[in-house]
Amino acid sequence: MVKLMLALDVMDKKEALKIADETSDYVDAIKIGYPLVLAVGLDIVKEIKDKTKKEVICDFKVADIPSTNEKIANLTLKYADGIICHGFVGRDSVKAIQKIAKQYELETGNKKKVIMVTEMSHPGAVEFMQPIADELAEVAKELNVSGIVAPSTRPERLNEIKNIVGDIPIISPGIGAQGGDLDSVLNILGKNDYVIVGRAIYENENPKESAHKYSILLNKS
Ligand code: OMP
Repeated sequence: MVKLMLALDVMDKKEALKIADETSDYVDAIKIGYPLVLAVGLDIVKEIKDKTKKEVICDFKVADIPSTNEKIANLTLKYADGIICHGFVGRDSVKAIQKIAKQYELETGNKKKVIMVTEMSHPGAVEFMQPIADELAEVAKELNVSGIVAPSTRPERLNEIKNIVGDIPIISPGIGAQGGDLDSVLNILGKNDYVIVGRAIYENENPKESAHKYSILLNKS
């Protein structure tokens, strides 16, 4: 069974907590990004974690020099279970985040995931990212990151990237609002991988029902 990660990109605190609470029976992880954190503050990470007890991943697509990446990772991984970063900035920048993750793991005994982007899901990703995505996937494998991001909008690319990274878990956006084909994606992903769904759940008039529907579809995989 492929896991379900809710992308909670709403910008109102009450709404975020309500949707997180209502859908928590059906999702395996919750992804929080800039829209919510810039709107309501970083404390929302701890609040969602405390309320749902789910894995919480911060999608900050960190892409800076190593020392700045360290600072961002330090603030983020205090409460989050994982952080998404870019690999195109170079191995040293990713390793800086891994160092902080390892420190937190030693201190707390909790797993802290460093998840690296390979190819993104939007149309513009073919311009600059796709040509280097296979190389980024190789780097992800070499650095033994805890996960990678690869697109559900291009199942053939998802498959190629999976073949490169092997057993590194994939988190894959593009199902729902971005029009990715779930059946094709479920033929590729396995039990350690996640499908990310955002708007198709939180913009649904009944987010709980929508999350339930996706959990049933993923359960059949
Ligand atoms: P929906 O398109 O609303 O389902 O949301 C997808 C979520 O995945 C959003 O939070 C995006 O920021 C994120 N995302 C992508 O859509 N494409 C990518 O290539 C990478 C991400 C991501 O890193 O999560």
